Amino acid sequence: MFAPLLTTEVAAAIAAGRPVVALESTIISHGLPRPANHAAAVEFEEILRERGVVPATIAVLDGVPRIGLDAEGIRRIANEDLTKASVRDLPVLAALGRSGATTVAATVRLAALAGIRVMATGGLGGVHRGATTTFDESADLPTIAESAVTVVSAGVKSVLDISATLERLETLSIPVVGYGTREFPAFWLRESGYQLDWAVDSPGEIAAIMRARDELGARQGIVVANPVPLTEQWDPDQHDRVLEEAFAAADAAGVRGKAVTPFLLGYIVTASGGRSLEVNLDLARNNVTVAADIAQAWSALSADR
Ligand code: PSU
Ligand code: MN
Repeated sequence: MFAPLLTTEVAAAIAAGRPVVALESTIISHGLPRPANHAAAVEFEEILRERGVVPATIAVLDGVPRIGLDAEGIRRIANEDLTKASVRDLPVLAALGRSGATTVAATVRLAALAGIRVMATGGLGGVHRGATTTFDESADLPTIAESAVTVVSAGVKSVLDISATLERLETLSIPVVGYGTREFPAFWLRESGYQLDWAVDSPGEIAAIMRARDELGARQGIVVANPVPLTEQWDPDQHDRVLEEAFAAADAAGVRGKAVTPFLLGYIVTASGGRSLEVNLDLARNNVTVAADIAQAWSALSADR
């Protein structure tokens, strides 16, 4: 049976309306190198616990969608070569008893099934450059459009087409709210050059938007765009230089299609001497912290209805 398995702790917190934050596992298995990835998975959960929030790291292990992992589960997503699993992979993994690390899309879908309303990630998937011919758009976008989960991210990586991603978010009627900013962040950088219609400064405002969403009967989740603090962002000049180099290298190597993003990301970590990885970890911690505050505010707001 394809029923998500919740840990006792997560199930009890959801039932009691206590704050819970979902965490994805693709960022651990595919987005960060070993062994920094294991340390990050453990740290993200600690950040939540320190704030009185129950962490629910999500993955599919041996065909069972897990909502909340024990230490062994965390070790598996960090150290095993797991498939990157999006929503379309969930039934296949379940039926064949296979394991997979869930993307934002798959995590959001499983979180919504379990009744978890807030998740944190690093960067959102989006529309790839060249999508007008490749059709390459992440399932993260259409999935958030039909799942009542608030996703805290630092925007999308500048290797994607940020303008097209924002247009798709608009078409899909997904609210995009800047957290302390009116500008959509570009993952490693605070600013992308694209303005947002809405900005808020507090977790209570996000919780109020979530409640209004429910009252309106909307299907969509909410994207909270949370920029990396200025002191922690990547130097914009180095960022631009390394990205340009990375695109040129991909072109010269004849890399195409699905292989382009992994190639670029690997190139960028090496060419930046590890700086892009440092920023990646900082922005992810920062997103987890903001998600904790939102989950607290949501729990408080839901309690006094
Ligand atoms: N962006 C990042 N790091 C990541 C990802 C995106 O900066 O690890 C992962 C997330 O799990 C996201 C997924 O959901 O990539 C999107 O992949 P695709 O474009 O194949 O849907
Ligand atoms: Mn794709």
